[in-house]
Amino acid sequence: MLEGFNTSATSIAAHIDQAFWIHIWISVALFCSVVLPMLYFAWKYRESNVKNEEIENFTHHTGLEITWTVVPTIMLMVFFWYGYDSMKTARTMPDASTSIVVDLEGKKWSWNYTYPANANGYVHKSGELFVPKGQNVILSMSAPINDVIHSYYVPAFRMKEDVVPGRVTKQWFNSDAIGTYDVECAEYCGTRHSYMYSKIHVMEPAEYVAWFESDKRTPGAEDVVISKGQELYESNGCNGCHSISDDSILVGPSLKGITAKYDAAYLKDAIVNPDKNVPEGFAPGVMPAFSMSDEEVADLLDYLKTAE
Ligand code: HEC
Ligand SMILES: [Cu+2]
Repeated sequence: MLEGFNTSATSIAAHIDQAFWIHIWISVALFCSVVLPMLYFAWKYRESNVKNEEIENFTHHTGLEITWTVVPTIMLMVFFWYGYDSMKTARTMPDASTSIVVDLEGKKWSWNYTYPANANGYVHKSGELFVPKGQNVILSMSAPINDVIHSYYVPAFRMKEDVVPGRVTKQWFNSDAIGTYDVECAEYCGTRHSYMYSKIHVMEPAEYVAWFESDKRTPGAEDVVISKGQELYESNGCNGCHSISDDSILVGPSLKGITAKYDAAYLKDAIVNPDKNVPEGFAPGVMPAFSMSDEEVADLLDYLKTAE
């Protein structure tokens, strides 16, 4: 199950929640102060009560007019202050030199994180985010130029910001709660929008450093080193549109058993020039053309062969 607002896992979350509840309670008070008197007067001056009665008609009341101008103004200032204060906390980036800065690419329909090179020069790339607790993390987010707008949303962190093609947007957080948190796409982006998930793992700093300085794919998975082909398959978002483990149709056909069905030349064409041969039941123009070298295509096909 997705955790939502029942979890509060960052330093910003308390600010956002405070602003939220202040808005709710002021709105409730405002609602009552209008609707309750209205109901009361509707009852008090009901037709049977005031028939043929002379009613005093007055045109203005200075005291009342000042009150209904000043009180809402004060309420608005309170709204403004809490909104401004939490917005400022959320939008003021911490010092990048003391933070972990991770590049995040959001595209149809996956999230991909790229870390800075570690001491061995190894660059971690992953579909899930691993961070140590108690440290500032900056996400430098973007989408490919031919993609659409997405939104990186972490309910437990009270974080949401658009990810826009050709533009860099940023978010930061500092989580003190060890655990795994859900990430969703909150901007409708097409067929598999509702599957555009990721996770953030907040872990002990020592565990994080041990993983970061290694070339292991994920913390804890000791011997799994990702093949080049798998990396290409995931970082290019093939997994968002093609199943390889079974026959299910996502956006494109399942690629299970595809390397036995076609020769390498056909498959290379299918990747770099997808509109040339379109299998029955599918439309051209959906799969983007990928510019890949022969070597990369070979790595990809090796992976497709072994993944079956
Ligand atoms: C946006 C969704 C999408 C993405 C991303 C995508 N594909 Fe496709 N793919 C399709 C669709 C739709 C078809 C069928 C229509 C066509 O051939 O253009 C297809 C067709 C194919 C075919 C031909 C299948 C056949 O039976 O003829 C292959 C092979 C393939 N894709 C491989 C890949 C690989 C490898 C990647 C990643 C580098 C990838 N696709 C990324 C949607 C996608
Ligand atoms: Cu999206």
